[in-house]
Amino acid sequence: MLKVVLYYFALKAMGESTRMLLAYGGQEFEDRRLTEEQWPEFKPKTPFGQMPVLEIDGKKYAQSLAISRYLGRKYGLAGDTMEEDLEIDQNVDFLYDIRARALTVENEEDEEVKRKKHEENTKIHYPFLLKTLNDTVVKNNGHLALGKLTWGDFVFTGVYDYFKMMMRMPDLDTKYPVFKELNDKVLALPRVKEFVAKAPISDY
Ligand SMILES: N[C@@H](CCC(=O)N[C@@H](CS)C(=O)NCC(=O)O)C(=O)O
Repeated sequence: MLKVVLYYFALKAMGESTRMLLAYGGQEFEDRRLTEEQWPEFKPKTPFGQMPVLEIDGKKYAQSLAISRYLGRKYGLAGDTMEEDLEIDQNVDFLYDIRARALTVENEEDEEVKRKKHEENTKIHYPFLLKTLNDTVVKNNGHLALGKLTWGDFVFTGVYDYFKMMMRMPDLDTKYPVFKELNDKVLALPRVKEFVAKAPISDY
């Protein structure tokens, strides 16, 4: 059996898809949740100075999407053809475009500029991005891609609460009910459900 350790902060955000995929695959793993105080000492030991980091038999791997894609392939949650894989990647990358948009606000230090950027996102960018995401999920039978369960659904669910926080949209469930339905579908998978029930609680 592989010795697997996932290093991330005590958050769901970019680490939760990996945790849920490992649970789905029945892979035992050590779920190391580092504190802000522990991070500076660990940072230089990671491939790119960021987490999440997945360690497999002593070798460390970074980049949340690369890790989720790898686990998706491993556990039968990838496409059957290269074109199907392309479609999953395409839709997952679009999901991360929403994160990139929200980060323009998160990373802004000037409070007035921050307010303006959030206002612009809320008026112009989020409505387009979220409607497009909504239409994508509807077109895919309640999934992110291929009309069926893929690793992309795990990425979606992993970041869903984080997105609500970043976009300051606690009402996302009611505005776009298909998002909540997709989120709940992943959380209802028996091994995921079991893992989440035992995991430490974090809001996002
Ligand atoms: N592209 C990377 C981004 C990872 C990332 O932004 N990690 C943040 C936490 S969510 C981090 O490690 N921040 C601490 C730092 O950069 O020192 C991924 O998808 O894994």
